[in-house]
Amino acid sequence: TGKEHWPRGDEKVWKEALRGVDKDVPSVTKSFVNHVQTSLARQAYNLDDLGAYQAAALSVRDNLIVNWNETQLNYTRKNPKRAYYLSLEFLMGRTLDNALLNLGLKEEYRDGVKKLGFSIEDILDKERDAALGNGGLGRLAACYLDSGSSTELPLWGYGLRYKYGIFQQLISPEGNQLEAPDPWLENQNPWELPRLDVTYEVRFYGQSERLANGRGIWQGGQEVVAVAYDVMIPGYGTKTTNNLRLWESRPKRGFDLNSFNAGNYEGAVESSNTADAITSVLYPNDHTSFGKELRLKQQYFWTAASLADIIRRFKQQGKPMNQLPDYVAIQLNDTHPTLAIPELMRILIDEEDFGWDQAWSIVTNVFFYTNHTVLPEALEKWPVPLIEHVLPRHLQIIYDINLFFLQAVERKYPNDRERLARMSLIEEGFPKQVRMAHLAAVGSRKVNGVAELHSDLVKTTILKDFVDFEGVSKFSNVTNGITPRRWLDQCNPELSDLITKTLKVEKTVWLKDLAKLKGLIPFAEDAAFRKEWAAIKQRNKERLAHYVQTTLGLTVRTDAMFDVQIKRLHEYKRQTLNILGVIHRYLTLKAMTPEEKKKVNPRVVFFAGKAAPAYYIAKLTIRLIVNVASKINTDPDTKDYLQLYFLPDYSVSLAEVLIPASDISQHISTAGTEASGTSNMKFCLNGGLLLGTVDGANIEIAEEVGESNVFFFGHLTPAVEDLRYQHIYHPVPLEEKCPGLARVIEQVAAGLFGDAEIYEPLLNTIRQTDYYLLSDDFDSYIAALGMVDEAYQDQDEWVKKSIKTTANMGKFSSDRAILEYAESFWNIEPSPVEAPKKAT
Ligand code: 4GP
Repeated sequence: TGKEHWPRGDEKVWKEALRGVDKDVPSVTKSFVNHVQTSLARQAYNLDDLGAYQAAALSVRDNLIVNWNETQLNYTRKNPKRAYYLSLEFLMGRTLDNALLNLGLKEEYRDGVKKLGFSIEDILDKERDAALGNGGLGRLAACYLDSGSSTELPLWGYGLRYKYGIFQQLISPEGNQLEAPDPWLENQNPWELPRLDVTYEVRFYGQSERLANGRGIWQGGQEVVAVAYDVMIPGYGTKTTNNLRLWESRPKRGFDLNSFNAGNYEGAVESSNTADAITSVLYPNDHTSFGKELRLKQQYFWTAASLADIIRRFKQQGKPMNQLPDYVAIQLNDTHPTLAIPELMRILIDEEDFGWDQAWSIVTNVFFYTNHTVLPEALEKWPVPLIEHVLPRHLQIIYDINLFFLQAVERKYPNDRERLARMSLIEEGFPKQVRMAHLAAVGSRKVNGVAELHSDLVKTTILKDFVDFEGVSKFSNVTNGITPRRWLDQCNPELSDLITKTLKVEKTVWLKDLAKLKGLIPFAEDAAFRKEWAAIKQRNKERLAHYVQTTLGLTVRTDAMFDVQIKRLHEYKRQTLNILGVIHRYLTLKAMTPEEKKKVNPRVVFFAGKAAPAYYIAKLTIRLIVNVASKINTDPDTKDYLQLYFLPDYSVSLAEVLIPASDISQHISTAGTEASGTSNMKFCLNGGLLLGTVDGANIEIAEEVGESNVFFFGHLTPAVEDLRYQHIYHPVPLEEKCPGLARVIEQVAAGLFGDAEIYEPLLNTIRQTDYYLLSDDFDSYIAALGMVDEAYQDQDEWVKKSIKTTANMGKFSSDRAILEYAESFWNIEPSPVEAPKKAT
């Protein structure tokens, strides 16, 4: 009936708040009720949870705006050097809870809304995720913004305001992934401030003419308007509230009256459609480079608007342009914003009258480039004819950069044509392509990878020639990090409270100095503490089980080990290895006597993750997982020992429920393929143990927490190339090489999980070249799973490992990472907002 919604709460509190009676009504209540009445124009007695969420959000936003204004004023007054993080993706998740915690207002709001008849948890649950990202790269950007504000750095983000975020994933009864749009702005977004006065015009197409003095004139084509939307980024326990500026594209002329008058209705609205299209949707690919015109337009639109904005702000200081690098550092999050390099050259040469060399010296002191993957298929390349068509002036500049660059290479390595071909910004072929990683490396002051191993690989593989040429000091490492505010305090409040109580240090202190967690180490030997620690894990498992029950109607047993793999579906991440391992376990259980089975520790395996819509093999893996799940969860012989779930529509919010519940999580990429991984850090911070390959940040996690507390398996990076070679030139039949895996694959092929033929292409990837080395790593993987089982039998020891793991994760705070960027790259310093002087 909906009647239970109203009237809610204490009538007297509502009335007093409405009348603005000052004395007894807390300010939270007043501000909430005020927003219900005015901003939402709703009746106090007719308010559902969604409305309550909106009112709470608007009321919290008022606090943010005050801090945001003070922060910007502080920067304007002090004029510190600033850093800008250009990222095509910001995977922010939900904001309200995070804002409440960062502002230290959660308890006040909990009480405030309770008096008005609402539960804070229900209200928080109404918020939609802001999912403007694919995975690791986008979530990293979000963690870095949180850390930038928390460490009081003058750091802004720049991105795109996509109308549709990453698609919603639906799973059909057959196990197929279906994609639906994510209209996340549908209910309005209280966290953004439209800045209709901050706009820039961005040109596409047209003609570029070169003048004798080297300058260019670019005119004609199409102009599109970029409009700013600002998202406030509160720091934890500080006033600093930085800005994330997202651009929306709009037509310059919304309606072409001439065409309309000429009776051409379609023509009249056409330019409007194409301009809007630029920021309509996030590309749902990770680790692939596509070459689509709209994607190129997104990249240029965003970099051009962001640079124009940065330069306008810089010029307001009245400094000459050659001082730009003293006041501005721009971090390129992967190669997506690399067009900023030729764009800044264009501005300096064509508009500011700089000569080439001086312009180039400014550019190469402003930009910094982070690489996030060495997978060849993920390295961006743009067809020359496409750039020529869309950005004719930029292509000329890229050619000039290349010319001067190759001349310098030639001087150092005379007559080495192969080297020139390898290093060129242009790859020969039909069509020729611009290699964006080369352009980014050449045009930046520093280049970094995201974990030690990955940074070494960048230096020894994809950018080796550049290291030889420019010297190694330009190339370095910044190991990724995660914000402990969201990924411990917010997602695991009970554990956070226990830590605070145990360390006897305010959480506002240890959450900003995560090394303090080491203080937990001695408590691993304290039985009473272990009991509390384990009880929290158990309640987090129950919270997850409750989520599965209410969303999928499935009953998860919570007296089992929870084993979790959550990340984008990709062959290199090897979800396939995991599901084949699950089948192996199932077959083993089937062959056991009841007596043997009694010794088995029950296990619940969770998967979640999205596959790129066109990634056929990854989608088949999802289908296999879903169908294995429906078979084994209903098999009376095994269901008490093994359960399997694929949770649809993975998101930041779902991760916040899954991660605290895990006993063991899997990070099992082929060695050398996962640049870093960041969910590995989140699990370990929450006391989940890690099962993984010697890859990415797994290695550094093991260094910190101790190898005895992680489960490693598989071949190492240096072996990979040779193994791949063997697969092709000296193949050994699977039955011989890895009988365990062969048996599992046989069962799938024989239709044990239905649809025998459907899985053939997936199975063939293993039977044939097996590029990701499943057949090489399967046996040691199964052995490692066995070690996990064995270790779990000794619960006391297991909980000790869990505590020690959390205790040693301090290094992986994104505060550490962002300060490394600030100090070693950007050369910026914290610029705290001074507390306003008290009136005397
Ligand atoms: C990811 C990497 O695959 C992951 O290992 C890393 O932790 C993350 O970036 C952040 O650095 N790369 C992407 C991508 O998400 O789209 O290339």
